[in-house]
Amino acid sequence: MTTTLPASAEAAPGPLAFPPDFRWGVATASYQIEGAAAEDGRTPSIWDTFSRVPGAVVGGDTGDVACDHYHRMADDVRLMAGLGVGWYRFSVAWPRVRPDGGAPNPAGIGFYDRLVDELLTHDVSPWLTLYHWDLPQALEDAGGWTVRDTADRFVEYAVTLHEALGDRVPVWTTLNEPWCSAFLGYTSGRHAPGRQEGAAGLRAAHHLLLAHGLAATELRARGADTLGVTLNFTVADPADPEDPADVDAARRVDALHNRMFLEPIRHGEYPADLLADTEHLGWTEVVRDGDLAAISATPIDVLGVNYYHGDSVSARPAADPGGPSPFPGLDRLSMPLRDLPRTAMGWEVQPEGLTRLLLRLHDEHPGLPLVVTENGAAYDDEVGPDGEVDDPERLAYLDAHLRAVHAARAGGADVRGYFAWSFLDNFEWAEGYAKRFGIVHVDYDTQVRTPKSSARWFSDVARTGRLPDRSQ
Ligand code: IFM
Repeated sequence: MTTTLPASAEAAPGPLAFPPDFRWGVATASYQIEGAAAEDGRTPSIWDTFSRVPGAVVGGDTGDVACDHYHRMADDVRLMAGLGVGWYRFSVAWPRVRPDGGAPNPAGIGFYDRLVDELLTHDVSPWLTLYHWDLPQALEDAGGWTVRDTADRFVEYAVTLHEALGDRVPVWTTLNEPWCSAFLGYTSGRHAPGRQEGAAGLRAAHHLLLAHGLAATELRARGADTLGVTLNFTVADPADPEDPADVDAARRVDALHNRMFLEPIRHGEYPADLLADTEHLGWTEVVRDGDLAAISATPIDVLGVNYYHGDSVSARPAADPGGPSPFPGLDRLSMPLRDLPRTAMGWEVQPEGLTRLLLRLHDEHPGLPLVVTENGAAYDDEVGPDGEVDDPERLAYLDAHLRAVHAARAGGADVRGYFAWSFLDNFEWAEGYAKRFGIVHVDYDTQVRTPKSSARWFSDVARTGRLPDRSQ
């Protein structure tokens, strides 16, 4: 298979143009859209279990039906292709492909086989993520990501899928946002499996990184030539840059959020400050000789960057922390809101943070191609009397962040693509269906899809490769 991420060609003339080979895409994840939770041999994932815990998910929502994409896949691909995007980033449900983490399941694999063919028929390139949080519950019952065996099971799963789809899928991402899997899953308990132990989150992070490294090496040996990982980064700024305590808290957030994941993958070592900060939690006994070499053995070809907002970090504890901190060992912390607009998630809209992040990644990891694999916003969309969904705030969010990507490229950052999160409204984890991130609206009663005004706008941008001039 030929390399799929050539260096971007020179930008076409024009102030807000992207190069012709810039990759425009939309993204989703298996549990958030597929539904069909018990069909064709699929067994429960940790999210099937967690979403049934009273109070875990807003409204008691589950992914049992979600967007029913499992049954509507061909129509969804046609809709996506109609938007003119060249790429689709999706994830695969491990419990469909190897139910309970056990033997391969041809029926489950068959769904992704058909999806990939359907995409290729419509000239949309598949960008596959192996793990976007739906761990088979049976593996969680055996210890989940806190135990090493899960990393070995992940390699088996990756190989099964590569044997089935390796001839047609050009880009393979091992993990989506391991920070969330580890620290929301095992430290704050806000996500599945809902455990609340500082050290468990750190152990989980190590085994996720090990899973990445072992799978990347195995897939490379089997011919995968574009391999990557997707990390969710923050831009951690001290609330008061003159206050040494805030500066230190921001450093610790940066270590746990950003550097803990990228440094081992790129350089085979955990940041020294992170090790010192977390030593008292006694998690490093899970790090065996050779693990860090295994994590970094196969260099990634592309770094997926997910960005939604940065954080202002204060060392002062929050008046109402709203649950355990997702930062192991860092409980005395707050993230005071700044004077910025906010999305329906309450997240600050901070596009300049994306420019800074991309420039920093480029400076610290020269030669590593970057792709924004997720960016987008939830707003309280409403279907108008004419049946249309007008979402000017989301459109403005996407526009501002694409300008931020453009600025980073102009500053030298090697950014080769952008995926809007998300193609469809979907199951937003602990927020259930109450938060809508889609550029396409989903009516969950009828499953009718309605492209929002942001979808039409994004479609124009993807087709022309340029942002509209705001002065016109
Ligand atoms: O919906 C999620 C996605 O699954 C992972 N990244 C962030 C998105 C918005 O919260």
